Amino acid sequence: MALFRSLSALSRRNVQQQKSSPLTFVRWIQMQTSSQDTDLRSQLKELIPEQQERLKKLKAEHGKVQLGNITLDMVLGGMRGMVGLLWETSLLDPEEGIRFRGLSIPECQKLLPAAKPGGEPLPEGLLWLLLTGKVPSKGQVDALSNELRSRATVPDYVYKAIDALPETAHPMTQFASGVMALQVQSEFQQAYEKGIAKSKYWEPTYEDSLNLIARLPLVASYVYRRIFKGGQSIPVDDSLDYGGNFAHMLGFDNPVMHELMRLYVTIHSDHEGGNVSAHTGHLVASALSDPYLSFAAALNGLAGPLHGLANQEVLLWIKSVVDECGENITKEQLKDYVWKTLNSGKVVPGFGHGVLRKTDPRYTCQREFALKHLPDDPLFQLVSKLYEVVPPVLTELGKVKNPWPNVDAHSGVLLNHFGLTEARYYTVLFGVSRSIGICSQLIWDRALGLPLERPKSVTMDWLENHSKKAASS
Ligand code: AMX
Repeated sequence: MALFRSLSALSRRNVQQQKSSPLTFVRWIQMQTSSQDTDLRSQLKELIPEQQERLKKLKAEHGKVQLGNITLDMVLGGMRGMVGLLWETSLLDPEEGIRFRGLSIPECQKLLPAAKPGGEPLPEGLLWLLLTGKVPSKGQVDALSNELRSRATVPDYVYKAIDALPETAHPMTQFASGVMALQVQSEFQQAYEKGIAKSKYWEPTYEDSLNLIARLPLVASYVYRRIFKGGQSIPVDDSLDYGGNFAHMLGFDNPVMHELMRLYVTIHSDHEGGNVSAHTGHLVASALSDPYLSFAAALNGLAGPLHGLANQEVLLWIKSVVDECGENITKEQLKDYVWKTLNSGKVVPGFGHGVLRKTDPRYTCQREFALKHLPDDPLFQLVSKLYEVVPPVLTELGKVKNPWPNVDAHSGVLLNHFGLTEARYYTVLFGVSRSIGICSQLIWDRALGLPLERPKSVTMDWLENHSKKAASS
């Protein structure tokens, strides 16, 4: 009944939006007509011809439409604001934040099936939504949970490949090495070697993607237990869903931690296509590298401190604040500490964004989770103080385009509260989640036959000459 009420509210909203955006309405009709077929692959098979036709028509009828002017600033400025990629699974609005197939995070929290009534969304439901554009029923999500469970087997050589590294190797290095070892089982690579029609590429890509998503929690928890818990692995609990079981294999059985993991994996999954990890995955896959190779490359981008590693940096930075000033730090002291960080040439981790210009809704939903489950946690209170102190300081700096907190400003204190205190591990959690977005889009890349990515680069000479010509004409 609650689902029906929220669907009706959403329907009303979409009918209003129909006036300004006919495409939103088309999407809505698709969502409402979701059938009860519980096989995700057969649902995709139905959807693909219609989307292939849509892309063909778009190219044929509007191929010459201009999408904006490229300036020299954009070329030298990391391609900010340059439209250059097709990414179907999500879209990022600078003011409003991410929408997964048209749904905001609060809408996903309302509409996607949960493990218990009113609970956090199950990541399997988000995977279904990203792949099909339709909100799944609980039955469909349960079927997908079962399917992922049945695919979750990892050959011994994967663990041996990880064991070949010193325990001191960064968790992301160990995790990415495990993903590379999983690649040995790629069905896409085998099919390609034998010869496969382009129209069928998406099928082994689908198999690899679902296998990869299913197996990552095993590899990731192995890395965690190896480095931090003396190598004692915890077996899969078949009664649990994807997020709950991942928390369990890491060693956390508090039901609130299971809820946190479901929320965490859902919100970190996808953030349109231009961010470093998603774009890397997409670029590498465009060479027809299989999902394992593409995703391992994406992980290496995620491991950078300006991207996914920021979640590690935030908790380490917060702990350094506490070490130096104590938990009951005043706002004035905190402000001094932020300036000290900036003056030493470092960034304030967890603040700023390449696209967002407001507080990240992924931050906001984590804040709401903290207010509900851990309002008195001293580190959460420190994070709340930072929300007041950091944006004015970054604004005063004068060059920061977005002074507001991003997803990474909050995740560490939640994990830390439930006992996952090892900050160096946090980016691995981000990586497990990101597989859901990157692989969903990769299946569509193959289904739509997207081409090799190959933008044009130029030299400074070229830019100088081009600018001179432009000035004299
Ligand atoms: N602290 C200090 N300086 C910052 C800053 C921050 N949080 N955010 C931006 N700036 C600086 C930039 O370093 C840049 O300085 P420069 O001109 O001297 O090189 C200037 O402000 C302008 O940068 P921008 O246009 O506002 O941001 P951007 O698009 O170039 O970079 C990002 C975006 C996220 C890399 C940047 O805001 C940053 O370094 N933030 C801290 C790290 C972080 O939290 N990363 C995680 C982002 C989310 C994610 O991917 N997981």
